[in-house]
Amino acid sequence: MDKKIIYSAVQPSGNLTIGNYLGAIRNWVRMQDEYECFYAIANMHAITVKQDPAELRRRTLELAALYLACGLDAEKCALYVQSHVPQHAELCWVLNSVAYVGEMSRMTQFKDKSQKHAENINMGLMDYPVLMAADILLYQAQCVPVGADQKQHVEIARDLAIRFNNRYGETFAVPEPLILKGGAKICSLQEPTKKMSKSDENPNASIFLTDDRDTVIRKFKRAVTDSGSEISASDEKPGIANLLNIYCAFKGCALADAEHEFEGRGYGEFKLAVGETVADALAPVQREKERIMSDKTYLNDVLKSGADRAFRAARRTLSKVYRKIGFYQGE
Ligand code: AQP
Repeated sequence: MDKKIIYSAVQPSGNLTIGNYLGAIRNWVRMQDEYECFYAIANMHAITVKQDPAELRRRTLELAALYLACGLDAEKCALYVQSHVPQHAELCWVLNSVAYVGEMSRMTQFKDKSQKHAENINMGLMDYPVLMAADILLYQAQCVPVGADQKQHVEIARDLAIRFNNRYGETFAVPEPLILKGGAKICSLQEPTKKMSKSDENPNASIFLTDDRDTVIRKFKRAVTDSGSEISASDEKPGIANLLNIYCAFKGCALADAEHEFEGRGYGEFKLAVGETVADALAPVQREKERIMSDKTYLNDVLKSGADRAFRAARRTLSKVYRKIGFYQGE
């Protein structure tokens, strides 16, 4: 039987956080044996907010190294840079004629980012979900493993696939978001009702995969907690609940077990335990990333063969799309 196809990506818009890791990449690793996987570095999405060109280039390669260091296997899945496969932009253009301005202007991320980057509300920011739909539909992906924040965008990809299929005949697989419990929404250490983001201006709000042990422990020590002294994952204690969630995601234990483990212990001791657990988990990833970064030839080979594989699949879908919509492709 053919394997199910999955697509997912991360933007090289900052250093990877443990939110990106727990919400996305760790799940990708678990799925690579069972599914046919396309995992991109979404640099085309990243430029919808201002990026420093040299930094963007550096982060693209660093993200590729982190993908591998987190356990993705370039033999099993296609790891590539989005802009290396031109069909992403080409399909986006076609889908732009199927997507409505009204529905794009209602997207939560568009509204949030428009507020955050009020001086640069560009067309790309609004078109972000259409490009993401193109990413997914290009590979006929049935499944998109993402964190909870991206669910709305996968739903738009579904709507566009269904609308296109109704208008032009069966063309795209209709994708489903796959949001696994545990790491689906990791929150900021400074504002625990907000999600942790790699582009957060406050570096103490996020734990980056490249943070050294002392930094990780210091950031957890400074994490905003709630009044009271009980260590429980209740809605009234978003700070403690977030730390418990992070602890359990790395330890692989249930919330109730962690609550039991820390019963009667103080916040200080608890935060130190969370910091040490996370630092222990990140250390081997960091060592592996450094090793991979020192072999640029290998990294470039991985990205080249990933892009070749993605290109072949993407070309098939785009040619079908062009046929359906009536683009003359020669005799
Ligand atoms: N805090 C989070 N908890 C769980 N999952 C998360 N993801 C992001 N933050 C969290 C998941 O990571 C994947 C990649 O995200 P992205 O880079 O495409 O964009 P994003 O969702 O906008 O991530 P960031 O870190 O917040 O980036 P910036 O700051 O540039 O906007 C997605 O699967 C996402 O769900």
